[in-house]
This record gives sequence, structure tokens and C-alpha cells, in this order.
Amino acid sequence: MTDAPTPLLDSPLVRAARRQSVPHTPVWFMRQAGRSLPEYRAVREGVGMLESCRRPDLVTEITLQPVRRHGVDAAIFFSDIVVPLAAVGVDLDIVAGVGPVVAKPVRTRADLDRLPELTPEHVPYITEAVRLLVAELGDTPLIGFAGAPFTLASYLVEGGPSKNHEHTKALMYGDPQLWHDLCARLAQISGEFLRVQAAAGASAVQLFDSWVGALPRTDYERFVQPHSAAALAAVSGLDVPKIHFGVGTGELLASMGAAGADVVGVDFRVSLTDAVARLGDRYAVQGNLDPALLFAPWEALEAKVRSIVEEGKAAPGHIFNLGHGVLPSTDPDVLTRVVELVHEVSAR
Ligand code: 1CP
Repeated sequence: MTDAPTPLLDSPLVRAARRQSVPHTPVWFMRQAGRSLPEYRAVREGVGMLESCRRPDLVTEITLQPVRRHGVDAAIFFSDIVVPLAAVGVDLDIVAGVGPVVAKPVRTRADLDRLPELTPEHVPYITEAVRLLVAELGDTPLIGFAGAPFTLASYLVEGGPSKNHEHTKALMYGDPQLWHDLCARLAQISGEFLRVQAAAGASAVQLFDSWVGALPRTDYERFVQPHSAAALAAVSGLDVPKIHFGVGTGELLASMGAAGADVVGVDFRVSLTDAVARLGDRYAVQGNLDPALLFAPWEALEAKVRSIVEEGKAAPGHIFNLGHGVLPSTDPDVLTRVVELVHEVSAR
């Protein structure tokens, strides 16, 4: 595709991701769209999650809601990591209060053979929604996203959310060839989902490997990193910065960066200072306020936000975010106040 709008190279988000100087620290929140907002609950009334992801009008409205309300420095595309899997025909649903549930888990070669590659024709509604959004957003960059092969594999192999990922690890160790073939297919799906969003005008992409912190570094490098690298490489020609994030990944930060990220997401268990020490100067960092601290008294929260901004100033580039997603019962006014505070204390 050659008709992509120019990514917003001068936006604070893209500049920070490329380790360039910024007028203020850019800030957005993982799961900034969603149940913490009454206007989200209103438009989602009676519409299933997957259905809402296939409606460009709803995707546009929901993606814009937190931008209007909080004045964040980026929009995150409203979708879900399992949307491309549903698009290629996996029988799954996103169940309220549970998450993605797969009707028939993928555990054999025959199951993998029934999982096709993703093409743009599978997701016309994604291209349409990104184009609508980019036109509406003006100077605010849109972040496209996808789930990384390990996290997608976990949902497919377990059949739903999992604490211990036991079937996933059993497959990884029991049939390494099938594991690698499954992850290679998922890397194609994930990479193509990122590429479609970037080609339609997203200014940055984030690859979520939410649950990969369940692995030690040696297993990560052997079983996961090459596939995450392949997914990220799918957008390499498109001049969009690549953010890579997982939960509980303190031991994996450098290996996740080496998968091809420009920005490494840091959860709240590792300080930004320690993260930078582990990553060196080749990557910007994103994070890392504990989402639970949004419930703490303002004075305590303010002190924490200030210290994260200060630590971030010593990083090669810093995008302020939470260490994981906004919790559904968060007071949205607190999020708005955090955005104002980050902008105020980081203004250069
Ligand atoms: O009916 C509803 O409201 C469903 C709740 C919901 C929403 C609003 C789900 C189900 N997904 C989403 C949207 C979503 N999912 C977004 C866009 C919103 C935004 O960020 O502002 C994004 C980026 C995701 C990505 C996602 N989905 C991840 C990676 C991020 C993370 O939180 O680690 C993961 C792991 C999922 C799976 C998923 N989808 C939904 C839930 C509840 C879950 C997690 C289930 C589990 O615990 O395993």
C-alpha cells in the first residue's frame, strides 16, 4: 500500500519513541478506552465485544472517548488481541467478566492446519476504522496493536484465560516442532494485523505479550523471541515505532527489546531506572505506574507520578503509562489529573 497518511513524526509520542527531544513527556494509558468510562458503557449497551470491534463507527467513537476526556498524547485503537483470530475463522467469543474463550482449543497438527494466514480481506473493518480515526484525530497519533505469538498461543491452547499456562508449556516442551509451527503462523497473523493498521495510518504499534512473564529467559529466547521478532518485522518498512510490552517481564526486558522493539514496556514491578540499566541506551521505555495506585490518596499518587517522570528523564526516551491496564473501577477523573500532572512536571 502506498496511500498511507504520513505518521505524526513530530508528535511527542513518536519523538519519545525514537529517543528524540520532546516538549513534555507523552502519556497514554493501556485500556484507557473501556469500562472505567460511563460514555463507553453507554455506547456498548447491548452490543457484544466482538461485534463492536467490527463496527467502524463504534470503534471510532470508543477510541476517541479517552482522548477527548483525558487529553492523552495518543489514542489506542479499540479492538482486542483475539480479533484477528476470530477474523480467520477461530470459533471464539469474548465473554464479559472472563475474556476470550475458544470453543475448541488448538493442540494438534490438525488443529494448526485449520488456522489460515491473515490477509487484509479478512479485516476490511479494521482498515476502515483506522482511516476514519486518523482523519478525526488530527495531531494525536493512533497506536495500532496486536497480541504477540506467545500470548495468542496461550489463549488458543488453553482455550481461555489461564493462570499457569500448563497446556501451553506442555505443548512447547512436548512437541517443539508443532509449537514453533503454531507460533510462526501466529506471528504471520499478528504481524499482518499490525501492518494493516500501520498501512491505514496508525503512527505507532504495540505488540502485547501480556503473559510471557510466565517464562524464564532461556525459554523465552528459544521458544518465543524469534516469533515475536517476525511479528514486529512485518511493520519494519513502514516507519512506525514499535512498542513491546508484557507483564512480569523484568527478567526478559533486554530479550524483548532485542526482538526488534524501539520502546520496551515496563510493568510496575521494576523501576524505570533498573529497566534502563538492563536495556542500555538503544531503547525508549514506557511505563510504569501501578494501576492500583490510582486508588491511593492524591498526595501519595502525585509523589509517585513525579518520581516516575523524573526517572523517565534519565531514560533515552520515556512514554508515561501504567504498568498494566486501567482497572474497570478506576475513577476517570484521577486519570485526567495524572495526565495534567505529567504534562506540567515534564514541560521542558
Ligand atoms: O465487554 C467488554 O467490555 C470486554 C472487556 C474488554 C475490552 C474493553 C476486553 C476483553 N478487551 C477489551 C479491549 C482491549 N483489549 C483493548 C483496547 C482498549 C484500550 O486499551 O483502551 C486492548 C489494547 C486489548 C488488548 C488485550 N486483550 C490484551 C493485552 C493487554 C493486556 O491487558 O494485557 C489481552 C491480554 C486481552 C485479552 C482480553 N480481552 C478481554 C479481557 C478481559 C482480556 C484478558 C483476559 C485474561 O485475563 O486472560
